[in-house]
Amino acid sequence: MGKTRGLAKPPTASTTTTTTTTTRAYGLAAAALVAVAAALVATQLRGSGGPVVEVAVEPNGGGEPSTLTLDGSWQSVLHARYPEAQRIGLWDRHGVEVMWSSADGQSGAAAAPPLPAGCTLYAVLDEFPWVWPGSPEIRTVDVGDAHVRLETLSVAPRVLLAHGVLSEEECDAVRSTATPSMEQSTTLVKGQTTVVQAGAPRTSSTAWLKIADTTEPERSVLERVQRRVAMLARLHVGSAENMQVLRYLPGEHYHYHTDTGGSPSIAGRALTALFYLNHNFSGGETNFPMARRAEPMNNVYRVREEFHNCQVDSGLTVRPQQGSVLLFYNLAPNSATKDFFTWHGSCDVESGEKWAANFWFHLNLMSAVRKRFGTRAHQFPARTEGVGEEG
Ligand SMILES: O=C(O)CCC(=O)C(=O)O
Repeated sequence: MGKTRGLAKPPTASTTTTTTTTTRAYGLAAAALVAVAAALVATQLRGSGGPVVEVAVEPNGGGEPSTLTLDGSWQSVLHARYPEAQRIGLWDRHGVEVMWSSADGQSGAAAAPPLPAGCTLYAVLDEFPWVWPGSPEIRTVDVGDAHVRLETLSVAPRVLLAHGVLSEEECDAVRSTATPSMEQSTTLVKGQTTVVQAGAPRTSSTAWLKIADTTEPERSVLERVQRRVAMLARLHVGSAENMQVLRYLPGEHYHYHTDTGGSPSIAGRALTALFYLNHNFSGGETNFPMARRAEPMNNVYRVREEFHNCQVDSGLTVRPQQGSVLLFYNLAPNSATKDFFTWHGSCDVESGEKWAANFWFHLNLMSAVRKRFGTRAHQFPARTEGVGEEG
């Protein structure tokens, strides 16, 4: 675990303005208000009395950056670049939304230090989740009650590994809570939206953990680790499904598959957080066969045939480490379209037992959270003062 510290507070949106409403009768007053409000936002953005700065803006998830001058016209310039978007958040590289703008003229900025000229901000559109940008450095990320190290393993598919997120005791508590409810794992039958099958391609056991059905002290542990991982993902914990715990005995596996598909129950699984709950076994690697390929494949049978159901010699292979959490984004950034680079599988366990858990962040649940708590409530940005990069 990283250094323990107090719970981080989300930034307070301190400035909100309307820039478009004018009527014949109130034209002058409205124009004056607009000017004052725009000046307030501009002052907020450039700091007290500092110069107007130019920043680079890159689409969430990567792409060509373009420059944006943070003067009175930044909103219209930004919306002209992303004409389909109703709301555009601009996030910094620490995973904090520093300013936002909506198509109806609202905008705001976090109470944050002035932006340095030339820094890169990432444009997160509408209801879609923040996607951690790839970085050659290992970043240190504030997850509320700890700081964890986040390593980029691959950009296509987008896979990141957070080290030391759960302690040994927390991993043990998740396993012992799940043990009495373990049942044979299932998968959806191809072409079906609700009919499931047991056995190949997935031969492990599974337990779904519903926090409301648990008792203390396990309940507090589950709440704590789920909150920590949600904060790592910069998403509201309510936008994740119940945790699904997995156990693989020797010879058990999950052949190549994606975590999204045609069924609405899984189509919106934007982000998988895979918890590794132990490492005292051999085999059981997680492999992504499309990593480092120019083009992904889109047929499950061809993927399984070409890569022998699960292999470790090409693509990206992750050897489970207790307490680590693997993040991978199953949908294209700023979109609900499946990313076919995300084929992955759990290779045969050779000896010992492998324990892991899925925690899926789903677009439908993000939407439910927004309905309940407000426009940006599915996001959970944290302050990250003093958090930097390690070499
Ligand atoms: O156990 C693993 O390494 C992967 C699990 C997985 O892909 C899944 O349950 O969907």
